[in-house]
Amino acid sequence: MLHLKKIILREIRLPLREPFQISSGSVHDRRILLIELQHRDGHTGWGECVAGEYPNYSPETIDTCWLAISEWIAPKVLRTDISQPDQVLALLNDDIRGHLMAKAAIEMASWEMAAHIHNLPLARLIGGTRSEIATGISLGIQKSPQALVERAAAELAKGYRKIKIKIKPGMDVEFVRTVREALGPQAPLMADANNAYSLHDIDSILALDELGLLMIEQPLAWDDVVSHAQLQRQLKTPVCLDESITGVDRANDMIALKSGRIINIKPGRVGGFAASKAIHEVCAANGIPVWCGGMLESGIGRAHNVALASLPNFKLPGDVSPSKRYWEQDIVTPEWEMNENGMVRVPLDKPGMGVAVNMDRVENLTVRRQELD
Ligand code: OSB
Ligand code: MG
Repeated sequence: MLHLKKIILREIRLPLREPFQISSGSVHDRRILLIELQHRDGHTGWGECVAGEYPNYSPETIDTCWLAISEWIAPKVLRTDISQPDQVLALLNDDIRGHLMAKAAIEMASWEMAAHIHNLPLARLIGGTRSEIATGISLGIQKSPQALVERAAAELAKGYRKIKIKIKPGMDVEFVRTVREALGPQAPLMADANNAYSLHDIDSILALDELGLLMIEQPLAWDDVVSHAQLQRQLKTPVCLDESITGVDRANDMIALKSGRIINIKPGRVGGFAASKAIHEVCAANGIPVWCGGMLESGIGRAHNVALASLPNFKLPGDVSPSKRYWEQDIVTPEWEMNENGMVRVPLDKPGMGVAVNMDRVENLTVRRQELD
């Protein structure tokens, strides 16, 4: 039984080691909303909200999430008896539309807390079966094709099993083709457009289709599964949907309409673990491989992603890079590490998310704090 006594919201600012640029904007300092849940019995659960500073990925931002949690979401879960964490999203969806990133932060923290209550690793509580997960890297838009080639080659040499290249109109075909020619036909490459194209740009997309990519992620509008179906019919390369999949209903739409052949699941985007598991199940039943995306999370959100990526239908390397790819110093101990084969170990030797929050560091980085009870 989950019975929350208090929820602490904190905003930390964590500078990225290098700015991260996607088609719709770039991030230098990550503003991150952390959730600490306190149970009546003394257990705690940690969560992280994946929303960014600007609504350029989805309509939510860290500030809308703060408002949604403090005004509407926390009052629904505080001092309420909740039998299992898989009930949390349904409870929050009752009379609150949308705000899935805000809901996910609380939902995932509830699972983390439940893992402590049951004395189980989070990965096992949610149904994970792997002891290590395959990792890729998502490279922001680089200044030139040559710079991108050097970077991609260096990352492959470190062991990464997939290179995701961010693209936008004008910085696409030439960039990806140069990397393909330099690294050879076997290099595991993909592109992510973050909604930057429309069906009018079909020529660029058809040129990308010739480059042997593992997939093309979210080329068209964030809320449009119909146009993606029109596009997928014209491509050999699988379309992978990210932004468009806000829950299991959209995954079913994608499958029915054939809008794509792969899904990038980010638990923080879809409302948390229960929704991620549901998407994972329908995809497994329909032969759709999934992989775990990332939102430049700190070590807390990363722990949740690692746990999710240990489920069996996570068949492709995730954007779950080690801490050092993002931060000088993470906020958890131990930091997340990747071995030379591009694998990240799933912590199965401790209950909960498997890493400890470095509280001194969190307090030092905190710029805003609110306690709800
Ligand atoms: O589209 O997958 C995306 C980061 C911010 C917003 C959107 C995306 C991304 C990434 C980063 O690709 C992946 C990572 O966390 O390493
Ligand atoms: Mg994406």
